[in-house]
Amino acid sequence: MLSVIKRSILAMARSAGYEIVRKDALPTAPAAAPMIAPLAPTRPISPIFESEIDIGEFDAAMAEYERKFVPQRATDPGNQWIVDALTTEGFCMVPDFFPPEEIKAMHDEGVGFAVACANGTLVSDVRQQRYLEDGVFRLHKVESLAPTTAPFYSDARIADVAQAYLAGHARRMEKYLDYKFEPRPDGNIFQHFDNCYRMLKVYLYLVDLEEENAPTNFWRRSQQRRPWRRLPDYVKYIDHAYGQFGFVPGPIFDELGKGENADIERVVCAGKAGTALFFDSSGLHAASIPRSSYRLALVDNWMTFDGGWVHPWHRKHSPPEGYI
Ligand SMILES: O=C(O)CCC(=O)C(=O)O
Ligand SMILES: [Fe+2]
Repeated sequence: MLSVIKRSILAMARSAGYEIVRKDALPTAPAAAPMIAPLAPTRPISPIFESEIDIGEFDAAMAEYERKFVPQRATDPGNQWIVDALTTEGFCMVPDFFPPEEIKAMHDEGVGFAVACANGTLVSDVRQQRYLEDGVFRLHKVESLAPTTAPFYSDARIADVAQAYLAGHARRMEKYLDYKFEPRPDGNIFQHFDNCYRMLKVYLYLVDLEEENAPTNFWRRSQQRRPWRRLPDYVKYIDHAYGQFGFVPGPIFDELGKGENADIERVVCAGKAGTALFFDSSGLHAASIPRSSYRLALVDNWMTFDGGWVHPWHRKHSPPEGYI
């Protein structure tokens, strides 16, 4: 039956002028082109474990660090609560660190230099870091330009806390006036940690810092050396490209706030002008974007020093005297 129909279709097709070709006489189709071209050979990404420092050596170095650089007691008992908060929480906010009139004087004298730095019109020998795309401006040695800011950088409480928290090995790394005023995606808005070892950063707010004008976020207790940190700290320690920024991969980050890390939570460090924020920037933190007004703060940054900076990158690249 089928063949009768087929024959009549073929006959009709022939009479209509179609050339009927037997199936087995059809030319074979060329091999299909691959949908995705094979990847061109690229430079191999260096494997993490190519480093000469293996993870066992890293574990030993961290244990030695904990042994050698354990916290000491503050010389002034009045500062011990700050050291304790740093040790447990990783940060501490001290309101009214200076009286309001001194804060106002620091602000009023400093803001003009900050604006000039941002505009590129400040003619001075001091180091100026101008991150135009990020909208971040840092003016070093600001106390040489604005003497009202000097008491912050000679404050005995800060030096005492730094030496206590960094076990007598604290050295000032840098100090600057920090200015942000435009809603730009500052590279530091991605959560990160600055070091696999303890550090101390102190921000003195010269304006009220609300959610609107870029307070720092800090993940409380993230500075504690717990198992989740081991791999991120390791790639930092070996100064691998993956580790230099202090990046925490998403699946590890997502575990914070849960289970044994339920107490690691983001804190928005908003505060009034005159507040000093002490934080261990080896804990996770992130900048935020100013949505209105501006942020102006004095920053004092301390690291552990032990024949060199106890920081994988700065040890190699920064002068031992720091950027002071
Ligand atoms: O600008 C901020 O709020 C934080 C910047 C930062 O990541 C840092 O100071 O280490
Ligand atoms: Fe940072």
